[in-house]
Amino acid sequence: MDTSTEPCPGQLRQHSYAVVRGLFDAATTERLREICERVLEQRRRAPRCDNPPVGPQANYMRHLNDPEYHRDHPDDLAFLLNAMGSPQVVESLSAALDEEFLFALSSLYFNPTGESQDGFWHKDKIGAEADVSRRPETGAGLQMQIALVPTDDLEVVPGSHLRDYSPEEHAICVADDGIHNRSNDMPGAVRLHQEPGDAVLFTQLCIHRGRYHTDKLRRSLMISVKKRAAAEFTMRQRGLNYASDQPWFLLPQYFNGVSEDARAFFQEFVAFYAPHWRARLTEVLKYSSLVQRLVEAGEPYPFFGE
Ligand SMILES: O=C(O)CCC(=O)C(=O)O
Ligand SMILES: [Fe+2]
Repeated sequence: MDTSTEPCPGQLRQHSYAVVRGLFDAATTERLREICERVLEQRRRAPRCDNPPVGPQANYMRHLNDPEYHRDHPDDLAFLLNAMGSPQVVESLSAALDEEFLFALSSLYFNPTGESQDGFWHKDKIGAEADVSRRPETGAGLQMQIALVPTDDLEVVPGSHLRDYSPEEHAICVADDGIHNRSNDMPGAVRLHQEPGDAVLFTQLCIHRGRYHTDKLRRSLMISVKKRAAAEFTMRQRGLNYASDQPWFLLPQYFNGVSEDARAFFQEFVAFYAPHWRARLTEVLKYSSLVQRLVEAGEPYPFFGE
């Protein structure tokens, strides 16, 4: 597309998305790619969680910053955290949201090894989280995808976050139980080209989709952030979830080698969630010590006994 007309982060609120060319330089991008390649390979062998499931159709993974992926590569974890919490990332997100936000999670999107598929068009289902913030038109937070290899896999419908589905969009995204939602005829869709190091930001409230073709290499690092108001709302309503449950941030060594800027960014996330991670660890401790005592006392196996 004509890069002179693409929206900058400050314009995301009108356009649904924004582009930052060259957010990371070539050397940083290349190192991130090596790290993500290694983590992906480890995850395929030994996933740390089953959400999403591994297998030939897998096209994304969560929590690249889980330290178990970096046990033998502590510098990689610091490099990843430094990049994700770098000033240019935080500034782009701030300009796009114009409201207080916290880190949410990291993901990697990659092409599957099994069968090719076009993605399904959707607005993310974020429910009432969308409505509690100062600027409800941008929903609960933001996704930032940084290309580690050239990609055209992301598509958005600009402006679609500001309104309900049009009849044509409804026919594709929702009607007939969603059987048409992989259509290649979405009106007004824009396919976003990214060179390595380029970032695209988009709101979860716009119509968007990815593309998952086995023959089109895809390696896109995604940083998700959540508005503080949305984080407070969800914690109150539902507690920790698959995204916010990242207790590894409590490890004393976790921020070794991480810059002051990146620490400051992640510390707000840690300060918000740490009491909840600690409460959950305390709960686990209560049960695990009890299980051990029951076994030692010769009780029937506690999970199956009467
Ligand atoms: O980039 C993709 O493949 C899909 C991303 C997506 O749907 C999301 O981040 O909500
Ligand atoms: Fe989505």
